[in-house]
Amino acid sequence: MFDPAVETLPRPQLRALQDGRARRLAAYVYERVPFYRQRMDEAGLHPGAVRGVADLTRLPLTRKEDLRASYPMGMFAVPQEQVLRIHASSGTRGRPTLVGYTRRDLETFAEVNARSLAAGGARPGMVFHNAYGYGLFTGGLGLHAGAERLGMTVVPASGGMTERQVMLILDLQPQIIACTPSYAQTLAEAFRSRGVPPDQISLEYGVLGAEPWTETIRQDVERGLGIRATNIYGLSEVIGPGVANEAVEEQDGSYLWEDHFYPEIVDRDSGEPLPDGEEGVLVITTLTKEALPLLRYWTGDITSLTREPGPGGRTHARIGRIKGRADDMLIVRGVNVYPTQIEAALAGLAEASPHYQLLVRRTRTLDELELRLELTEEAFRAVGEGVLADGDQRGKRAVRVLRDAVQHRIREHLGIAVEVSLLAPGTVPRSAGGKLHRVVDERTL
Ligand code: DLL
Repeated sequence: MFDPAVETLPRPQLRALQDGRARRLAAYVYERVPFYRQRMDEAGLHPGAVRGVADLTRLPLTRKEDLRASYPMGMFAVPQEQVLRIHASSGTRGRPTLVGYTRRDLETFAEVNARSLAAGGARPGMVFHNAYGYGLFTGGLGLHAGAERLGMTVVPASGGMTERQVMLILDLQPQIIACTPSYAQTLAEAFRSRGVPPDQISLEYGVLGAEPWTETIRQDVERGLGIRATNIYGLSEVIGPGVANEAVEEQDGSYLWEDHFYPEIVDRDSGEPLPDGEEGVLVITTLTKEALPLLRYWTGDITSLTREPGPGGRTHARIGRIKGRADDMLIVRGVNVYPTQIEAALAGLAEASPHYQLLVRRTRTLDELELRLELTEEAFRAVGEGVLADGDQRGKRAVRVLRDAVQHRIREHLGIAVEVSLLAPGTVPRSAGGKLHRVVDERTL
C-alpha cells in the first residue's frame, strides 16, 4: 500500500475525517462559489449548520450542464493565478468541460494515483510504461504524476504509434503499463503478430480504465500480455484517473479513495439515494479540492457500491464495474440495453472473440440492433473461412448454427432480438491509443 494508515483507516475514523472536511468544504464553497452559495441558500442550508457529509445530501445534484453553463471557469473557487494547470473532459459533443488544479490539487492528484498504482501492483523502482494520452486528457499526466510520486521510472509513451510502443516495451522491459483496456488489446495483438509470446513480454501488471470493459476483456488482455490487470476509474471533473482502483490480489471492485471523494449511489430517474449494493448512478463530492470543488456531482456512471472492508485490510468503499453511462444507455424498442450486457451474454461462448461493434439504426419506425462480432482465429478456421470466402456449404451451415446461438443468448439475457453478423478476425475497429467507442448509434448521427 502507498499509504497504509489512510487506506486501512477504521470506518468510524474515516467518517469523522470526511465530516470535518465536509464542514470546511461547505464554508469554502459558500464563500467562494456563487453557484453553491445560491444552492445552499435555496436549500436553507447555512454552512454553519453543516455537521458532516450527511447534511450535504440535502443539496441538489451538480451536473455537467452546470459546468457547461459557467464555461470556461465560472465555477472555479480560486482566482486564475492560483490555477497551475487546466485539463478538459473528453466530451464528444460541443464545448469541453474545463477543470483546474491548484498546487495542492496537483499534489492530491499525484497522491491518489500513487495509491491506485500501488494497489495495481506498482512498486518503487519499477519501469512504468504510460500509454495514456498526454494533453488536455487527464489520463497521461495524472498517472505520470502518480508514478513519479511512487518512485518509478516513467516512460511517457502517450497513446498511439503502436509499433513504437512495442519497440519501447521490448527495449526498456517495463513491469507495469497503464492504458485503456481496448488499447491493451491492440498492443497484445501487435505482440502476437510480431511473434512475441506473452511470457517474453516483461510486463507484469496493467492499470486499465477510462472506458467500460468486462471480465472477458480482462481475461483477453491478461493472457495476451501476460499481466494481471486492475480497473482504474476516474473522471476529469472530479480530478481525473485515480478516483478508484482495484487491488491486484483481489480484483474485486475498485477502492474509491474516500478521504478525498465522498461517494453516493442514486436512482437514475429520481436522483434519490440508494442503499449499498444497489445499482444506480455514482455521485461524488470532492472533499479536498481547491480549484474546482464539486458537491454531489452526477458522474452519469452506473455501478453499485459496498462499504465492506476488503480482504487485504483496505477500508474504503469499493465500486463495481461501470456498467455504462446513464446517458449512453441504448433504448431499443423500449428495452434498456447497455453494451456491456451484450458482452456478458456472450461470456463463455468459445467462438466469440472480445472484439465487437454494436450498430443501432431506425428503419421506418422500428429500432434495429446489429451485433458485428468477430470470430476467434480457431472458430474462423473451423467454420468461417468457407462462408466469408463465399463458398463451402458446410461452413455456411456451421455459421448459421453459431449465429443462432449468439441470437439465442442475447434474447435469453436481454429479451431483445438482434441481427448478428459474424466477421473475420481483425475486421472490427481497434483502439488506436485512446478510448474506443463500440457503439454506433445511427439514430443520433
Ligand atoms: O477517463 C479519467 C481516466 C483516465 C480514468 C485514465 C481512468 C484512467 P474523462 O475523460 O473525463 O476522464 O472520462 C470519464 O470515463 O465518467 C466513465 O464514464 C469513463 N470511465 C473512466 N474510467 C472507467 C472505468 C477519464 N474504469 C468517464 N470503467 C467516466 C468504465 C470508465 N468507465
